[in-house]
Amino acid sequence: MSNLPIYEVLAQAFASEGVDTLFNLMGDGNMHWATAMSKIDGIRVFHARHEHCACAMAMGYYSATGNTGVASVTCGPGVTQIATALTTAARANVPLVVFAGESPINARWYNQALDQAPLVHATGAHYVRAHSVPRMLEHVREAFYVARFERRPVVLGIPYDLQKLPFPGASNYVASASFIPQTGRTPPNAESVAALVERLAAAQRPIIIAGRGAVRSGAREAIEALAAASGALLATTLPARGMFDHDPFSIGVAGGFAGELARELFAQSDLVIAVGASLTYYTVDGGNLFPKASVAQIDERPLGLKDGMRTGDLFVKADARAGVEAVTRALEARGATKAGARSPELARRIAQSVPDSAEFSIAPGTFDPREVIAALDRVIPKDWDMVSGSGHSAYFQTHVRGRRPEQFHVMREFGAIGNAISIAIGVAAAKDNGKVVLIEGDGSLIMHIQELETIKRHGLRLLICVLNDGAYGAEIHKLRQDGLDESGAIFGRTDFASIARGFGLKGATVADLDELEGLMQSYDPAGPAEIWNIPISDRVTSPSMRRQTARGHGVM
Ligand SMILES: Cc1ncc(C[n+]2csc(CCOP(=O)(O)OP(=O)(O)O)c2C)c(N)n1
Ligand SMILES: [Mg+2]
Repeated sequence: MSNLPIYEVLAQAFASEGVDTLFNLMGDGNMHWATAMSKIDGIRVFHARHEHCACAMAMGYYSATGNTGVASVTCGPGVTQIATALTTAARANVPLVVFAGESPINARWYNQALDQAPLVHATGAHYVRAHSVPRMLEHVREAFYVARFERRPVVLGIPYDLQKLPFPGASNYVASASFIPQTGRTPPNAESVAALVERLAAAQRPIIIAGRGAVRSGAREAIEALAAASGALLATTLPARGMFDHDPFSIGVAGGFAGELARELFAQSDLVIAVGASLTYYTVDGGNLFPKASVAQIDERPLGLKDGMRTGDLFVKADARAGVEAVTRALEARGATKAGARSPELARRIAQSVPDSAEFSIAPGTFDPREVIAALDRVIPKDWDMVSGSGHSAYFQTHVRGRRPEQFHVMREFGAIGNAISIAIGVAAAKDNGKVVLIEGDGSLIMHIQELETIKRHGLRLLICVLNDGAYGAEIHKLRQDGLDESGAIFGRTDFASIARGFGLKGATVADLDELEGLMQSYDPAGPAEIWNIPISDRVTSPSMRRQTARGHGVM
């Protein structure tokens, strides 16, 4: 009998899981445990102002560190608040453990009582009903095991009256990591490698698309070697963007956000090899990106059908790096390929290409978002972490160059706006170096503007650049296209510089893009967070939006 209250033992179990950072919002259901957490050496607790944001901060922390994110909310309304964050995490395969209170199990009636499990299950997250006092530590282990092994969010629901009981057993917690099978890299089978080599040897215009699985597996050099050996061009999914930016035959992101030249080259491709990329609807741009190509996939878990479409017809089931290395070895043993796309002329075109050359008239006092991103990309050092927001302007942010995918944070799979300020806080908390920039739309930023108070109170250091079109850009561009009244999506350009100052942070409104250089020079990574409010035109429609409206708003 440890005689410690269960909430203490639970906090120690979380520490044994290696948790060093908690994002929290207190209530009856979690405040004893959260306070116990804050007393443990080496654990930092950040207190957020909205539960959704606490969870999204934990997602940012995971994105920056690769470690399971941990957040905590109270029972009932604390849990209903996090539905969007959980769904976003589930879609983006983010391992997350959310310590949630449950209403007291022994109470006859409780105003905040709610059947939390079905709500959580609907988001795609796992729910652990921690109702057994003697098995309480097993519940914690299950939560961390599922989060890590299945890379998904898990909510650990513990009735808060149980949390205050004495723990009846010995608290000899064995952490989840020791239960996760360590199987090493999965090697490919020889027949599938041989089949891919034959196809690659015959292809004239192969393109390799690397995804998050390739980043995780450390497959960058191996993929570049295969591309060089086979004459293939290189591309990535959106989450892996930047992986090959230094390579003269890298054509950037695949999918709806692909640049003009990349689209042209994909249209001519006769073979696409997806490495550690699940070929989502976005990556293949609804099937429109490479209509002539046959598609092969190298993946630990190849999928034949994804987002309603056939992914490919040749599958190498393997760890990304191990699979690619085997294909390169077999290709080199076999001899030369036919691929003829790599030429000095193409390298020159790639180097000079712009993602989108369409022209728009820009109202005085506002900037072309494409030029804003190019200017920010010039002045913000390449070793900074960059968090990309959502909304229409997210397209423009994607086209920065020379930034590693491990330091470019984007979680847009569920398409929810409003998360990125919290994701950026999670990254800033993890990095703790002041070298974090969030680029976000005005509508998304204001959705959770209260978190500026969290930034101020915790002294979190980061830079926030607002692409301020004074509107829900995504909506006005579509309403305009459909000839409807757009006034419901127009708000006017919020004065974010004053808002920043009101929260005790620094703020500036950019009147000329040449000012960015000076602003960067005076930015102090050790100083308070800053917001740069950048007025952009609401007329520059992204190419992905232009195509989407032409196809009927993505319903086809
Ligand atoms: C939670 C949520 N609410 C509403 C939407 C619909 N929506 C998509 S983009 C967008 C506008 C976002 O505005 P802003 O952040 O200013 O970016 P912009 O499109 O103007 O670049 C809205 C409201 C959504 N995707 N998610
Ligand atoms: Mg906007």
